Amino acid sequence: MNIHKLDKYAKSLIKEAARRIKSSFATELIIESKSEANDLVTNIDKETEQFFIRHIKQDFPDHRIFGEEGFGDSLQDLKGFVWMLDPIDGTMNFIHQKKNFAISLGIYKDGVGILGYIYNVMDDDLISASLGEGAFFNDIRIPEVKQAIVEQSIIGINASWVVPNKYIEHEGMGKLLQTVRGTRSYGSAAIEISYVVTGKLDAYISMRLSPWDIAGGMVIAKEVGAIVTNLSNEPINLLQQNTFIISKPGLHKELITNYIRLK
Ligand code: 2AM
Ligand code: CA
Ligand code: CA
Ligand code: CA
Repeated sequence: MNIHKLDKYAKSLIKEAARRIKSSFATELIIESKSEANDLVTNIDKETEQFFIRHIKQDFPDHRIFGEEGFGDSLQDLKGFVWMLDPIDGTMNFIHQKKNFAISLGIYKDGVGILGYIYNVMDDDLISASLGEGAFFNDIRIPEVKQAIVEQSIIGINASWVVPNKYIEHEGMGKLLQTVRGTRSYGSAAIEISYVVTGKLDAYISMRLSPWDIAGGMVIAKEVGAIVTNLSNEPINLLQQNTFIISKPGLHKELITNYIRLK
């Protein structure tokens, strides 16, 4: 398998999928709830995932696809080529804001991330990375992330941290909110990850993310020196949901050691 060819192929699928998503604004969305009332999915999430799967299965029949909407394969292992796809990350933004949503894609070979993409559809910004060859913001090479100290950092978090939660210590989060320069919440994990790898955020922390939210971002993170772990400071398992932090390197250690602790 020629990785450069696969990269070009993946990028062309992403761009075509995005064109279709944008053209859907001219039609009426069909919106449904999944696990609860505010866990939304639309016909466009489903059609976009099916668009990728149709092409990948035709052109690479031995590749497997792990996608949020469930039209791909169910995985017990990461053997061979696996495409981890979130057709629309930030569905609520897609529906309500018509912006701040992304196509998130990671291509893994035998469990190793070889290609990663986060495409902010409405901004037309594609972040991409290829294992060992660096990461790019559109066509511009992304530099290594710089160091940051907690007092001067802006951290991506969402409001779920201010209500009781059975998994995570809250005392540490309160102290963190009093210490950081600021917080932001964009409503798309992939976009928050894209902001960390391009230096717009210093870290992003989430209580629960799925493999397709983060698989592409993890390939990109590695190329720019951003650190990704779960909140117990362990490697991410891409066959299950995980707690999640991506951060600049020194800051990652400080956040895990002094602020964020699992119960
Ligand atoms: P989605 O839009 O693809 O569902 C919103 O804060 C972020 O969390 C989005 O990236 C969103 O992805 C993700 N998200 C939404 N519901 C989730 C759930 N039940 N489990 C894990 N992640 C979720
Ligand atoms: Ca979803
Ligand atoms: Ca998602
Ligand atoms: Ca999604």
